[in-house]
Amino acid sequence: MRAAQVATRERAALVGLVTGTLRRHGAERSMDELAGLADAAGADVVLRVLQERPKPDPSTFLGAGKIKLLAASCSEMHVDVVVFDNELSPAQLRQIEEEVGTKIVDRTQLILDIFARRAKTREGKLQVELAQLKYLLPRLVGAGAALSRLGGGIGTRGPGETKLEVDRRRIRTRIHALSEDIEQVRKRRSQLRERRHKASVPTVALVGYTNAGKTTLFNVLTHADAVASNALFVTLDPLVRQVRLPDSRELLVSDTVGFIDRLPHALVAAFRATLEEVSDADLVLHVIDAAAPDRERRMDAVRRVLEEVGALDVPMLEVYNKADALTADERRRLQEQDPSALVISALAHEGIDDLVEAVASRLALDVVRLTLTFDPADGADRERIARVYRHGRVVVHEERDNSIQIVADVPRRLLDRVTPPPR
Ligand SMILES: Nc1nc2c(ncn2[C@@H]2O[C@H](COP(=O)(O)OP(=O)(O)OP(=O)(O)O)[C@@H](O)[C@H]2O)c(=O)[nH]1
Ligand SMILES: [Mg+2]
Repeated sequence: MRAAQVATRERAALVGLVTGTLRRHGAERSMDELAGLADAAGADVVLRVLQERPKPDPSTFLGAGKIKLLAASCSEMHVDVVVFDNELSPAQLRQIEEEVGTKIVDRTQLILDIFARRAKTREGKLQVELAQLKYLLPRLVGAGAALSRLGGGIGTRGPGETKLEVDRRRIRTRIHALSEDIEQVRKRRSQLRERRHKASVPTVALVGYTNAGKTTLFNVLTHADAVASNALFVTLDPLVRQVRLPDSRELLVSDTVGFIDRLPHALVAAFRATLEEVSDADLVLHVIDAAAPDRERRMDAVRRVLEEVGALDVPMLEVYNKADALTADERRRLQEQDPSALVISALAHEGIDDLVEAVASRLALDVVRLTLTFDPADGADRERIARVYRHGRVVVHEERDNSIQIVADVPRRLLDRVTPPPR
């Protein structure tokens, strides 16, 4: 039986640490976020435990006394699963499971579980399974109880129990096969992008922390109706749609998976095919939940993922969304902090025209004025003339006896598509 068929929600306990670097309110925020993740994975939080410790205990994460208390509270509160706000080592996981006597899941596994629930397309499913198996592999050594989790719920979704019980070699084989399938997907995506480049349509990628409002903005920009919801990681698979700018040029906008603080590395690596949509874009719109109390931390987390996928050198505009949820004071402070900030509300359709203007000029900024001479008898030249008209702004068009001279503003990235090769 597949775990996903279990309809009842699990009862979860959350465990976090207040360490030297992560102070109390930081830890509370992190626990709130963990509660959101638990909810997205189908669990109700019935208990929260925060311990102050300079660093985790190497074998049980929490101190020995705290672990005993945790075990007692868990049985009293009928807890089904204990979620740790950190990644646990395989040894810690086993030790804690033994001492507490319930299923133990760490933050990474929880996020993987949500991704497994949300993955709809073949590409998404492949990527999630790869990430799960990579997470699982080092945890297989000598693991007994941890692997035969037949109860269902968090940590058992995805590859499924039968696959969880196969040996490491079969998992390696599966990882290999998945990697090859994903490589095929990646090639196909890259071919599609290449075709778009050939057609010279610029692409704009929406990125941002999960729940920032990317899909809502995507829908507003593209007049589409993709699913937006107040839950974490609703979007997994990239969506690409066409948008017409006021100057009648076209561009493609893509919406994709959201980021989160400490996004498991295995996931980022597995989602490379998806995330290449971002690193290959002409412009990245970083959608920010302006009303989030820990806005800066989230922005940093997004920048770190962008760095990891090699997208830091793509031109970027920061878009402060959810302006409707700000007080007049907060709004003023934001404008003062960054006078050029784009402040919008995707929900209330505020500031969208300004945003589109900014995108258009950002994409147009990078134009070069060219004077081109073409031979009207040459087929390839006639095609180039058509491309200049399609993608540039023609300032002068002069027909002479056997040549055509055109002065036009052309986006720099398309220069090689419109200029004749040296004769
Ligand atoms: N108040 C307010 N809420 C907004 C705004 N834009 C989006 N939201 C809400 O924020 C929540 C998340 O929106 P989504 O568009 O699904 O966010 P996302 O960034 O695509 O999230 P994931 O795909 O889950 O990573 C939804 O409940 C939206 O209604 C806004 O401008 N103002
Ligand atoms: Mg979304």
